[in-house]
Amino acid sequence: PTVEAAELERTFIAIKPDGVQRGLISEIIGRFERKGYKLVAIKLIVPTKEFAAQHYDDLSSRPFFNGLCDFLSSGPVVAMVWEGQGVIKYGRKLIGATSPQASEPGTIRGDLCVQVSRNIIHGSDGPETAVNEIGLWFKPEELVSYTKNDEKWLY
Ligand code: RTP
Repeated sequence: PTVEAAELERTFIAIKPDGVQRGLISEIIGRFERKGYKLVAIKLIVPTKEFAAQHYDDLSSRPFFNGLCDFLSSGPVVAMVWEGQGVIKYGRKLIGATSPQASEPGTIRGDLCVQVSRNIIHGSDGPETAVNEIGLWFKPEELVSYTKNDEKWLY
């Protein structure tokens, strides 16, 4: 009965070009999958620099903004939407702190990368950002609603 509530929460997760190039796609997807979250959208795309700037528009005044946009548009990105109870906040927990040096072992960044500008993954930082980022990266029809067999064992 709580599955309906769980379905309400969705977050945008992206494996950045460094994560793709380093062969970490399955490792990262596997962590979200094993936790019990449901993949509802996925695609591999090379964003333009303009699109990267739109994605990071809240950081446009930061000194690293230009380099960040160059980097995000430098190669394929795995764009995804994950769904589940608490997925926005707990997804950030799975990811770890922005700087891999501050990320705990056991987190994606803590286990798999070293430097803040090459921190392999992005995750929406709140409900409003999640809605905006999902809308920026995906058309509504690209989101797939389905029942996953393990849901009755999770919720
Ligand atoms: P994200 O959205 O990617 O999960 O990262 P975040 O919220 O934890 O961090 P935010 O401050 O929004 O920064 C976004 C991304 O910018 C890059 N960054 N580079 N060179 C630098 O000092 C620096 N600081 C941040 C990181 O890739 C970070 O994920």
